[in-house]
Parts: sequence; C-alpha cells; structure tokens
Amino acid sequence: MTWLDVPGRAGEVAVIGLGRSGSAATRLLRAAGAEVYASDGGQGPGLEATAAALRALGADVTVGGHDTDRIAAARLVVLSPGVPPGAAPVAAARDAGVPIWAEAELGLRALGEGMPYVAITGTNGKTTTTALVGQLLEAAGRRARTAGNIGTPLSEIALAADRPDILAVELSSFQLHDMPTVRPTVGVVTNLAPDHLDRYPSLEEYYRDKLRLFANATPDSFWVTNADDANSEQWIPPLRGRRRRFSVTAPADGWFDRDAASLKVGDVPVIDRARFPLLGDHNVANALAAALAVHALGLPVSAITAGLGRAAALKHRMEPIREVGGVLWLNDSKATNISSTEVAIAAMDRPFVLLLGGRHKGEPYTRLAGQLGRCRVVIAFGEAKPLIVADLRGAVEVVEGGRFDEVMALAARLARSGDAVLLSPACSSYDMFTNYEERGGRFRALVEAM
Ligand code: UMA
Repeated sequence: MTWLDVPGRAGEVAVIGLGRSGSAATRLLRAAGAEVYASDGGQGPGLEATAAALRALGADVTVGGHDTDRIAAARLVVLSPGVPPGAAPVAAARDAGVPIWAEAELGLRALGEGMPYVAITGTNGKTTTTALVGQLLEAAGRRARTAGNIGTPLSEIALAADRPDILAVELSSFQLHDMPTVRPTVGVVTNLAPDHLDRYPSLEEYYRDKLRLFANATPDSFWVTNADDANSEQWIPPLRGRRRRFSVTAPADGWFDRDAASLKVGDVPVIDRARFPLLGDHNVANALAAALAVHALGLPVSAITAGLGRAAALKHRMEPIREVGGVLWLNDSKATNISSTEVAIAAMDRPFVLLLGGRHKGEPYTRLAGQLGRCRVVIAFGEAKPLIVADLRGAVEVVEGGRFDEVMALAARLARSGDAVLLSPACSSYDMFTNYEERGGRFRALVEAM
C-alpha cells in the first residue's frame, strides 16, 4: 500500500478548488502517477492559466464549475480549505461516501510518517507563532520550512527536491476538518476565540474543528496551550501525552516575568523583553508558545534566545510602515476578526485613528466599545460600515469612509502628530480586495506615496 491508496477504492482523484492548495495538490498527485480530475467554480485568466499548466501535466481540468457526478464517483476527494463543507461538489462527495482529505492531509501523507512537524492552530497568533517556530529551528541549525495556512501548501513541500528535516505547519480549522491522520510531534493552540461565523453554524463547531488537532494523540505527543485563555482551558480536554502551558500573567511552563521584564522557560530566563523586537503582549505570548514547542524538541535555550532576538514583524500583522509628519502608520490587515483587532488595540501605547471595516463576518462590534479609550476616532468603511456605526456610536467618534483611498486621506486629516493610524479592520477584505494581503499592500502603497 502506498501513501495514496484508499482501501477498497479505485479510479481518479478529484481535486476541488484550484488556488494555491488545489494547484499544488494536483501537481503532487500527477507526480505520484494518479489520474486527476481537478475543478474550480471560479473563472478568469488566472484560473485559465493554472488549468492550462495542470492539463500539460496530464490532469483533466474544468474551470467555471464542478462535474458533481464525476466527483461522486472518485476514489478520493482532495479539498481546498476555502471551499465550504456545504458547497455542492463537497456535498456530492460526502453523500456518495467518497473519502475527503484536506490538501494538508495529502501533503503530510506524501511526506511520510518520518517527517516531524510542529503544528500550530488557534484563532489568532498562529501565523506569527509558526514563523517564530521556523526561525527558532533555523537558529538551531535545523533545515526547517514553514508550511500550511501560512502560505506554502504542504503538497508543494512534498514535491520539492530538497527535503527539509522538520516543519512548522500552520493549520486552520478549515484544514483540520478533513485531516483524519493529523498527528504532530508537537501541537500548539495559541488561543480560541469567535471567528468564521460566516462559515460555521455555531462557535462550538468551529472549536470542534480546531480540537481535531488532538484526535490522534499518543503518550508520546507534546502539547502547548495558553493558560491565560479561558476558552482554551475550558474547551481543550485532558490529553494523552505531555502538556505545557504559557502565560503572560503568572508563572507557568513558559511565562513572562513582568517584574524582571524577562521571558522564561520555567526558572530559566530566555530573553529580556527589551531584546525581543515584536510589539505587544500578544507577541510575547506567541514567543512563549514557540519557545515551549521547540524546547520540547530538545532545542537549547541559547538557540531560542538567538532566534527570538532576531525575530522580525510579519507583513500585515502590526507591521509599522513608516512615520509621516509624526504619525505612525501600522498595517494590521491580517486582523480579520474582532479578537484579533482587540489584541492590536491592547498593544497601542499612543492615541490612534482606527480603520475598521470590510466584509462582516458575523460578530457584533460592540465588544470593542469598552477598549477604545486611546482611540481618537474610528473610520468605518466597506460593507460592514452601517453595522460598525450602529454598534460603536456613543462609545467613540465614528465617521464614515468611502473608497479605500478616501479612507486613507480621511485618516491622514484626522490624525495628529504623535498619533498612530491603525488598519486593523476586524473584517474580511473580500468586499473591496482579493484578500487581506492586497488590502495591506494598498495601505502600504498609499502610505509610501504620502
Ligand atoms: N472555489 C471553488 N468552489 C467553491 C469555493 C471556492 O472552486 O465552492 C475555488 C475558488 O474559485 C478559488 C479556490 O477555490 O479558485 C480557492 O481555494 P482556497 O480559498 O482554499 O485558497 P488557496 O489559494 O488554496 O489558499 C489556501 C488558504 N485559504 C483559505 O483557507 C481561505 C490559504 O490561507 C493558505 O495560505 C493556502 O491555502 C496554502 O495552504 C489563507 C487564509 O485566509 C491565508 N486562511 C484563513 C485564515 O487564515 O483566516 C483560514
């Protein structure tokens, strides 16, 4: 039996969605000699180009729709994370009893049981934590790669000629939903908070997908969880294996000793807060999570100290762009839910103008109301504008913005020297942009043009 065999089933593999994951999965499947039917419901020149490249590799590709009968007859479906479980092609596969694997499941199976990986999930901070784990492993001389939701599909790693010796894998709830054999060497949950209520019928179902990370826990498993997060403490059950907790408020396995201004693993100082370059307590928590994860793998504290000292802010995550006329412009476009924006607000140490808006994801904005003490004004924009205005009026001054360049010009007028302008929208970007990266890129371009 090979990594691709599904007991009792034969025929072609159906790949659904041809973004980064579906495209990489199709290439991996073709390289493994499988017959592939790949389809995408979208249209456009980009998808046509992808389709042509995959056809050249011998895949049968449809764009602009899915042949659901063909998908229902497949031996296996490989699913892109952005395709919701209720979508017609997914429902067709499920109703016909076809096994469904997330693209990440496919990639990890291809890499084989021998590939160790740290898997990081959670609502917020998982990308930063994944990047930090990757940096710490590299600082210790390991040939590490980051993969998964952070950007590079696992299938792409599996296809690459130079095999890493360990991975830092970011997993979203969408991916975990269809990963029946996930079994990380070390698993990290950064925190659990409401998100994706546009896709999940309830919060419980969203959390349940996150908790699938633990489904195959063994006595050898290693888990890192957040002692400060009441949701994690409540929802994560007792686990097989060893569990370590991090805290920025009290002594724990990994903790922030505020009096000594030092990040510690147990009693051992790892790095002074002043030497760790990322802004905000939330990034101290991410650093502690990453430190505990690599410590579990046997990395020496000296390597952790060196790696954390060299950490750099990721794009679109509390990323300082530059100061213009005494106003600091901060790009936190990745904040696509309320709790992520709460974290950004908590990290602000000067007055700020907050750019809030985009496509609404289901949670009320009233939760932000009590935290806007330093906020000079909120500029509401995008589809969520009327909801934001209704939810925050009375708590803070709210003005309405139009197009994104007008929002930026308005922010420049309203901010005073010594302020910051914070793009931390608490919404997805899909009403005005292709994705959050494009939104953050536009923010940067407009600031650079000032
Ligand atoms: N599509 C269909 N049928 C449908 C719905 C969509 O064919 O019913 C097609 C679309 O037309 C599109 C394709 O599916 O062409 C897109 O697939 P995708 O949304 O899964 O996007 P990918 O490019 O494969 O990117 C995915 C992740 N995207 C999502 O989970 C939405 C990327 O995470 C990830 O980096 C990438 O795989 C590599 O692993 C992004 C993300 O926003 C950053 N993640 C969410 C988050 O962090 O909140 C979960």
